[in-house]
Amino acid sequence: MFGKIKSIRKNDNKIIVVYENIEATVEVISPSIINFFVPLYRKERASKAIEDLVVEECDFEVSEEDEGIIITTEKLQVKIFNDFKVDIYDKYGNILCEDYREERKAFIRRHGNLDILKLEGHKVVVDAIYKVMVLKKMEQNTFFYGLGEQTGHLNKKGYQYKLWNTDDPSPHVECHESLYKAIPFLITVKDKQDFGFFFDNTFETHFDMGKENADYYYFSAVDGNLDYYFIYGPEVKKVVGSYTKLTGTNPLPQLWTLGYHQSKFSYTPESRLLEIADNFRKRDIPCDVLYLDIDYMDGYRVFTWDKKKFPDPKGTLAGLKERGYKVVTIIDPGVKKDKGYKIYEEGIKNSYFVTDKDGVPYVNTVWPGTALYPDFTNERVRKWWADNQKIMMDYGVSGIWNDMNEPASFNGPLPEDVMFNNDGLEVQHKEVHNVYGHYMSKATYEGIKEHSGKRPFVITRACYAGTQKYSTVWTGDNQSLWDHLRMSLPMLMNLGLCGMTFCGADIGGFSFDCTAELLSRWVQVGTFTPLFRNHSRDFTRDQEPWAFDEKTEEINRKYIKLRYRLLPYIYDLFWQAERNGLPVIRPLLLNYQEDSNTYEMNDEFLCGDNILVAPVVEQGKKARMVYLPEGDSWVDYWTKEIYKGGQYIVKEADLDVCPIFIKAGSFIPNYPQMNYIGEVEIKELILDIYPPIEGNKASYEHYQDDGESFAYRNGMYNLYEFIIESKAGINITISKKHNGYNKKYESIKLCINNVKSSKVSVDGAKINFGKYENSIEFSVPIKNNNVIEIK
Ligand code: MIG
Repeated sequence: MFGKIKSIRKNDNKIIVVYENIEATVEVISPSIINFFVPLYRKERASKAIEDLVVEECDFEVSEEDEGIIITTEKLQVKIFNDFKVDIYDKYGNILCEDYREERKAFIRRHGNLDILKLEGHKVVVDAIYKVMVLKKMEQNTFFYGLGEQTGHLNKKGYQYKLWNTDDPSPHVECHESLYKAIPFLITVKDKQDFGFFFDNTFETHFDMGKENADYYYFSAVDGNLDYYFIYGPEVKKVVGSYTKLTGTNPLPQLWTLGYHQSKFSYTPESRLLEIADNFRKRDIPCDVLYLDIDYMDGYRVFTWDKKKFPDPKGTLAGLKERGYKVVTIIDPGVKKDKGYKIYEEGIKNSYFVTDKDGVPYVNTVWPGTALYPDFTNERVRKWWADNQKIMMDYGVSGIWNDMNEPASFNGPLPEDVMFNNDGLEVQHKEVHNVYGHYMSKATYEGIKEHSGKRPFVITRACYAGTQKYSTVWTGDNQSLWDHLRMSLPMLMNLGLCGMTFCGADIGGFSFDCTAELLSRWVQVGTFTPLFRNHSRDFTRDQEPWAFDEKTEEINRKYIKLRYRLLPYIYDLFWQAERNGLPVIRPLLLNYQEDSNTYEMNDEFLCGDNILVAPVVEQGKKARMVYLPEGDSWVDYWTKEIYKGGQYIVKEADLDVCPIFIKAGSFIPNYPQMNYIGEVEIKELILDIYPPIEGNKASYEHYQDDGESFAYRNGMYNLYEFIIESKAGINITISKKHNGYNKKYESIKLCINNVKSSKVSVDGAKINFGKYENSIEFSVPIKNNNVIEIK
């Protein structure tokens, strides 16, 4: 297709390879990131995911050999041949990935027909021919991760996915090839040499990880440019860090968004919403956020209220706010076709809706009946939509939930040739389908930011790569099935690896009827997932924490309270994530890449660096095997027993016990008990401390700010550093690395586990302390530096 290499040109970091039939551009973005671009569709490399591409000034060499061109950076050797075949080596000459040179050869499907498979619910794509394609040789011992929220397991080897945002209400199982999100980012782990491919193409894309043929893997698209980034590690953390440098990180959210969220389709009328609010406080279960699903609207008209169900929304929300509740309302894209309805009239008047190929506004059916689709790919429309957020902010709404933005439609899919403005360069639906949710979230984010001045809380179902800059995501319509509890773990871990730091699944399950035991186990998982939201659909049985029996309620209370204690730890993770792009919920392999036992760990995860969670995800189980990764020692959170890593242990786990292990050498900051963020002023931080193994040192950074504004970006925050060393006793130092926020803690309470001690001194003076069976506790007033010695 490309032909032979005729010549090359260099232009800054770009190497332009002139082929007989077309020119390809290879750009050294950094020594570890290389972009490959061929204008198969359009001349420019225009990304929807990358907003500010930073090309690093770096040294690299280009040489022309007989067979091809070699580009050598500090980290990589990239060899480019005729027909734009590409092989990539590390700097020592070890092959990382090689183009597959033979013909594709798909496995044979014998007898029968695809329609029957489809009827059975299998969502199979058969070996199609794609216009854009990169085919790589499968090396032995290759593991694949990423691709967003795809169903199935953590490792994607042997599977194929079609990235085309789809609202599929059938029970999600591992044969689904498409869900709501398109994140064309694949991570490859092979012999501790890891790299990723970000295939920046917004058309329908496909990823096949050796399903079609075990000899190769590929990514492809039905149309568009060939435009992908090779991102070298060799650590997975580095791959994720570089990917989020390109596409952006999740900005620090408001603190309350990390509390507990209660949702239902739908809490109406007002009395039902208030009943829910009363119950949390009455039953001593913390909760910050209540959701209003589509039924709060007047006939599903977005930005309106049904005044029969909510006669005084402003008053209601103000009352709730006084009791610590923030209300999030759903806003769908579909605008009801309805003469006299303000949003519709404005949209029509200003040509804000997508049209058919003749320019006639396109209609389909969604919740409000006949409806039109705002064209979020048009900046003018985004501005209008952003301003509409003010309507909701003025009612006292604290966050916006964007649903149905695949976009979904009840009357058949949107045709390929529905027209979108695409910021002035008109395109068809097939080119921007996968970014519809992305741009809706962006508009929503910008509107909330402008009209509230606070860090926006947006939650979206559909997205593309880079949406993490604007929105939280959830995994859509799961069901109250044990299978879905199990599957939510790899789904969320892979979302996390794709920069979607703030993610969650509907706790308890959306469709079908939850059981007491399932909710008890699910809330345990939710405690450690970034978005902690219980949600379920209309007509299913109630699944609020108290909806079953006293025991289930007690378990919900126990874990929701644990989440509130852990809030400063989780907030610290989010603060780090804005800077380094690393996820909150992590597969073990992210931190323990040297330990290949972690590569396929589907049912355990890390919450940050310090907490390992091995939840029970099977009905009736009262014990489970837990793998503790090699390289660290681990402390059972409940019994404080210490285990060496690199072994499987059996942990007994009655229904109220979620197996949790803390890495030896950890500080876990805790808040005192509270019902909601802002209820109590936190004057004392509690530090739950797990000393390192004798002879070792550990440190931790703790972040503090006002929890809601953007002032932290101007330095209004405090940063504390804690260091601990176990060496003939324990030495701890507390210091401040940044002093910018005036509401400081007055003191810190240290709870040190697994020590027996007879003497504690702070800054040289002996102090009294509480002594328990296996731990000690004492408070110290904060100075600029505290030195604590424990003998
Ligand atoms: O067609 O708004 O995934 O969370 O409760 C269903 C009603 C529309 C789908 C969302 C779900 C939400 C529901 N919505």
